[in-house]
Amino acid sequence: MTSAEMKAAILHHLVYTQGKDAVTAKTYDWRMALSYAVRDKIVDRWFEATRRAYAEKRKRVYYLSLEFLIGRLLKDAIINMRLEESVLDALKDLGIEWEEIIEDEPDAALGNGGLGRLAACFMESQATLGLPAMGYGIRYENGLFRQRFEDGRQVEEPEDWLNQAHAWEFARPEVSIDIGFGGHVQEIGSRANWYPSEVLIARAHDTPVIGWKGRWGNTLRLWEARPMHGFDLARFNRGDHTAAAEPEAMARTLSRVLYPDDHTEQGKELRLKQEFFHTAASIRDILRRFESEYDDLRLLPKKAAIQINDTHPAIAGPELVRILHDERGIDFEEAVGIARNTISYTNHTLLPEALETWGEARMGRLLPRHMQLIDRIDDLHRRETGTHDLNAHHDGKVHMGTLGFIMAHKVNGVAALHTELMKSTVFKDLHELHPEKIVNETNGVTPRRWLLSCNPRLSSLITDSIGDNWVDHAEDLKKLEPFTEDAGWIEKFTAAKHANKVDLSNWIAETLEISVDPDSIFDIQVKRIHEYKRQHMNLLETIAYWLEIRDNPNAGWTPRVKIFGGKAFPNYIYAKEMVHLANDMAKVMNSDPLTSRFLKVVFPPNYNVSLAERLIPAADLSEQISTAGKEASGTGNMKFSLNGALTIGTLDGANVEIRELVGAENFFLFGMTAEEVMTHRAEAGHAARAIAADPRLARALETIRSGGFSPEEPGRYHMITDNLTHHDYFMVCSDFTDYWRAQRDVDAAFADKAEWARVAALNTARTGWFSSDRTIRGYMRDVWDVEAAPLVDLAAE
Ligand code: 26V
Repeated sequence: MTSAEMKAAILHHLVYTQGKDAVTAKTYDWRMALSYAVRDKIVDRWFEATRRAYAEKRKRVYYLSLEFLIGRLLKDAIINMRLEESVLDALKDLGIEWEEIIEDEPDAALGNGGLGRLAACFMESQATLGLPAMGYGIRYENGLFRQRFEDGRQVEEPEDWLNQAHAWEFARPEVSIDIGFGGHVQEIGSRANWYPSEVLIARAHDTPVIGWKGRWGNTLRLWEARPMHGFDLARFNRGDHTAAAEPEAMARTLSRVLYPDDHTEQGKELRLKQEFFHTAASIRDILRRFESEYDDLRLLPKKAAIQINDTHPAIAGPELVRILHDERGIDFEEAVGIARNTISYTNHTLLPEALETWGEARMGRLLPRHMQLIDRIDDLHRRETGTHDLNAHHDGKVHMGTLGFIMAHKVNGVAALHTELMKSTVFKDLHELHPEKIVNETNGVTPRRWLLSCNPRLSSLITDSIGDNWVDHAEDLKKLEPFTEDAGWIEKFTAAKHANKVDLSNWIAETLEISVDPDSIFDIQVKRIHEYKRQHMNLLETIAYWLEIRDNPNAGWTPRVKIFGGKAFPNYIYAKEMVHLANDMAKVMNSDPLTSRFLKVVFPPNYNVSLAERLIPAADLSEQISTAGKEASGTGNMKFSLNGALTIGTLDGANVEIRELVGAENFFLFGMTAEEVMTHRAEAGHAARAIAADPRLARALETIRSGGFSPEEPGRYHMITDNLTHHDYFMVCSDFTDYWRAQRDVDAAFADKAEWARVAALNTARTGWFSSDRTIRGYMRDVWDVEAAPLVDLAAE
């Protein structure tokens, strides 16, 4: 597409779709016009791919996920469609600022963190590989809350990404599916009729997901909840205005917010309803498509693979069995077999508090037939394996992980260590019964968004050096290795990183009014705020370093900028205290005349995908410091390495594999192993002993305890200091001394600029393996048994 054609297309949509002329158009109007112009190009490719998948009767992959953290779509679309040049030229011609347009798009934050972002990377990789696939999610009206700081405290505000028109979706009112809840069951022999007492409608909204170079496109289908009977005109006419709109409001609640507060009874109920709503609508849709092409349901596993992303859609097993058995009349055991061979389950955490269970009373009330089927599935599994325990339903609860395991033909972990821990801990007994079921598929990230798009300077250097094949064959980045020995090339690499750091420094100055020196170590920890991720260990080290500088301000310290980003779950008090502490520390330290040349603390609010894209390319040091055994994989760790940051980290999750690939000598390792954590935790008084043995740690803790960062309220952080002193389940104190040592190794290494840059470049060269293209190929081979379609040949078009 030429620039002139692009310009004409933008102007056309500005007038005829957006209904504005160039004189009155605002940034929003231009953004919408550009989005529609780009979307037109995508739609043709998307249809072509969809037509081929049908015509060639291909097996499809269905990715069921309650979360898709997709972020902004415009730039991604432009880059994958190779339209940057024509768009940039056209915008320049029209006098429109590119940055301003890109920044105007709200982030689609339909996810909490890693799990949702992984789903988004997977969608992009599937499209790039030409794998016929469809993502199913919920179209939350309000995605993840927006985070603001008020006196350093986190305040949550609703995120209203749908407030403006959403350029990328197509409403599909003709795809409307009835979803029932509650009611009663009438058993007829082995089968049953379910008469729900409440029915909602799931309405589809489709977003095209286009792969690299636009050579394949898939669909992300998001469900919106609608009332069965809309507005009650009779009631309205009787004067009962509020009641007339009630069904509508009730139904909308269901797709209103991501992960509602489940500390209340109503919150729990709503979450379970969301899970069933999402899963039942998706399963119906999958079967409708299947039955339009084939007439034998026994073929289902050959033509469809259903992946359940964590246990949130694990009710898919019983729901599929219910339809096959109750509605289609397939024998119960055969129905279970078909469902199992179709479904597979990914586990994303071993944290006990995050393993889902549902009380039998609630489940029985909301999904009476499913509750019966779960018991029959348990019963069948007992007969198959000759066991008498290991039920999904036990102790008054349905354990969704067990249900997921029993109803899947493959169960996967998301990094090598995590998968091994699944086998030896949470799923030990089930693994012994089904030793072939658990497989590992180490996570990955899409190099299109997480290198090409977010880091244009480094990407250009890479492409100038080895060509652009790396974009969809990231293992090609290996070809950069010889360049890392070339001083001239390393200078260019350093220049790219430095320019990224200058950009970030300017942004920090403008938005947060903090001045940082781009020659400092940019040390970044961005992720959800959680005890196991140990942001507070990083804070303690920051305090210890600050105190050391104060003791001796002229000792030639290595300047650091400590950057934090992340949201705390709204009712997770401890995590919120960690956020508050970081902000209180920033206030004190950034204005300390003795230390502020050497140390700054920066915590931009509202960490999201777009902020990640801004921060990661500017990082020198990536903080991956979770308690070993607790972080299933991590994916931020991969993004940092790929963008030429060095990692300081524990042997946890995918850090283990990152270290293997970049080389142990190029990784700042510290801390206990997962096994050591387990034995050490059993030794009473571990925290007190660690504190007694490390005066720096003791002093840092004491500084917090005595109100060093909250003089107006010295007791503010007692929750944190008491926990660390007396309990410290996540072993912050026991790992602190070694963490401090590793941080000083970082200082020493950073002093040799050329050597640091060489190792940073090696990180980029050696982490192409973490492309989500590789991950998806793994699922295709080990889990889905499916092949990609030949990519659309652009030359032939
Ligand atoms: C959920 C919850 C909910 C209740 C409060 C405590 C808690 C703690 C953790 C979680 C995590 C749920 C699953 C999840 O998001 N796992 C993440 O999945 C990523 C993609 O596989 C992976 O990289 C992260 O390591 C893993 O934490």
